[in-house]
Parts: sequence; C-alpha cells; structure tokens
Amino acid sequence: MLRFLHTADWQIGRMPAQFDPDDATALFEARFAAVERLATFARDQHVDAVLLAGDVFDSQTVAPKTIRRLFNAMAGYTGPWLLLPGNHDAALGESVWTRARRDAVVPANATLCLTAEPVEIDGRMVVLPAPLTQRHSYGDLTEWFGSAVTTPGLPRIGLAHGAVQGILAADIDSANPIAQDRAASARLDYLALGDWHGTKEIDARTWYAGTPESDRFKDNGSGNALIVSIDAVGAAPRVEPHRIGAFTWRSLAPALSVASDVDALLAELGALGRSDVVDLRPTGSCTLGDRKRLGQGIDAARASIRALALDEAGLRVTPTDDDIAALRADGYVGDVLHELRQRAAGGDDETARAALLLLSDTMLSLRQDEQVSR
Ligand SMILES: [Mn+2]
Repeated sequence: MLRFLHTADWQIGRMPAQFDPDDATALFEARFAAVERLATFARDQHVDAVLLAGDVFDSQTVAPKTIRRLFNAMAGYTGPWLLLPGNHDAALGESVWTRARRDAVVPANATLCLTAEPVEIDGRMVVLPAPLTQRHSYGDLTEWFGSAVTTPGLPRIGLAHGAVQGILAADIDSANPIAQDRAASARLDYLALGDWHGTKEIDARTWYAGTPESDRFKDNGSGNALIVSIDAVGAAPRVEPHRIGAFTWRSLAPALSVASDVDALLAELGALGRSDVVDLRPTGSCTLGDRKRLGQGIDAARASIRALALDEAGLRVTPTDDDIAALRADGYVGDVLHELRQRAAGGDDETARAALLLLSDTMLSLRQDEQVSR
C-alpha cells in the first residue's frame, strides 16, 4: 500500500501587514512551526513521501535565512520531500530555488520539481509534476500528464498548482488553469493540487490540500494536510484531512443597533483566546457610551488574542441626549457640540459626524479622568 502526505501553500516568509508588527512576526514564525509539526506528523504516520503542491515560499525575494530556516524546519521527516514551485515561487531562470541550490542548502532527501518530468520514488510511485515557470501561465501545464510514460505497476500521482477550470474559476481565461477531468484523462491515481488555501475535494482522485497554517480571513477549511492511501494501482484513494494549523482566522462583521448587540459582541470577543486571529468590521450604529465600552473590549481583546485587524469605517457613532448631558459641556464647547449635533443629524455631513465623535469622545475621557482622580 502507498501512503503519502499531501500539503501545499506554505507561503513561507509571509509577513501579514494588516496587524501590529509583533503579531505579524508571530504569524510569520507560525508558518515555520507548522512545517515542523508537518514533518513530525509525516514521520509518525510512516508515509512514503511528502508532496508539496506549490507556493512553498511566499516570494522569490525571501531572506537567505528564511530559506535555510525552511529546510531546517523539515528535518523531522527524513523520507522524500517533493517540492513544487507555484505562482509565488515560480521556477524562473533566477528564483528562490536557484538561490537555494547555489547556497547548497537543499537537503539530499528533498527533490525540487523544477521541470516537467516524472520523478520515481523508491519504486513506490511516479510523480508527474507541473511546475509553474512564470507567475501566470495561460496554458494547462498538466496536459503532458496524459502522454507521460511511466513504469507499469506504479501509481501515477500528479502534482500541480493552479485553478481547476469550471469549479474554482468561472473564467476560462484565468491564470494557471487545470482541466477538471485531468485525473481521469491522464489515468492518474491521484492529483495533488495547491493554490486554493482551503482543503477541497474536486473528485475522488483530485484534492486541494489547503495551507497547513491559515493566512486569510476566508472560511474555507484551511489549516490541514492530507494523508492519502492507495491500496493498488487504479483503486480509489482514501484521503484523510488532519488538522495542522495552530491559529484560527475569524472574520467578525456584527451589525450593531442596540446596546445588547454591543453586549453580544463584547461577549464574543471575550470568549476568544491565544489561537485566534480576528478581522473585526462592525457596522450599524451605537451610542457614544457603547462605543466607549466597545473600545475597551477591543483593547482587551488585542492583548489576549494573537492578532486583531480593525475596520470601523462602517460603524456610525451617534451620541444620544443622555450621552451629551453626561459630558456636562457648557460655554463655548457646549455651543460647538450643539452645532455639530445638528449638522451630523442632517445625514450626510461626515465631517460634522467625525468632529462630533472626536469632541464628545475627548470630553468623555476628560470626565472619566475627573471621576478617577476624585
Ligand atoms: Mn498560489
């Protein structure tokens, strides 16, 4: 029986720019840690090989140290690794792969699949790779699989990076197309795909493994690797997803209108933990007092979860009569507040609305400071 691990889209070197630098660094590090867990998992599962379906590196220009660290992270599994270039790390004339070779940092058990030719692994299987040699290709690079002559009696495994036509890409002209029926037409026992970051079954013999460590706010089942078992040539493969990722990326877009909506959001934020990465985009409206409570909850969440990206552009803060009364603003400030409120209430005066929020927020802070110092 043949048994291998299928993974893809490691995107090593990615530094997610939407977070604070310390959180971004932690998520950069998390991608190496995921490779270490994968290697340990591959060893414990006694697989015949690990197949990586493209986008090992996030860019061609990752630091030399990053390249070395990637190969160090793979050390836990001493069997064969097959690494395929994707669109982020295409096999250009000068690429991250030629750099790795020049620096002699590629371990002997790692095969870089930089050309379209069969790779036979220990008389166990034949891998047909379709490396991207440029970032975007408009022909189907898996087409040669059909005419590839391979050793009889060995399973034929395709390895490719791109978009299965008609399923992931409606547009026939999309970059890096892969024919939907490639596994059948090329008599493949299995087609290991990368580029779609979630785990996805296209048909019984064709899967996207997804990235082992999530890197997007897209609820598509990322964070896994696949163990693929094939009992005999032609037999249907058994495919088992296994969780590898340490972090869960969550997209929160609550629509706020009453105080209890804010309570519910605060409870949701409070329930998150160290393994959560959150994109928060509240919409609707809330009072000044609720906005203050929400701000405190967000500050608390920033300190207790792994990373938080916040976009409040869709949230309208409307001070109520009580909000304004609580500010106890009189004299000139009171007059300005009154005028801003009237202009903001008019509807589309965003400047007045922003100024009202800024002024009332400042006043609220001053009042709270007074209370604290009393
Ligand atoms: Mn890709």
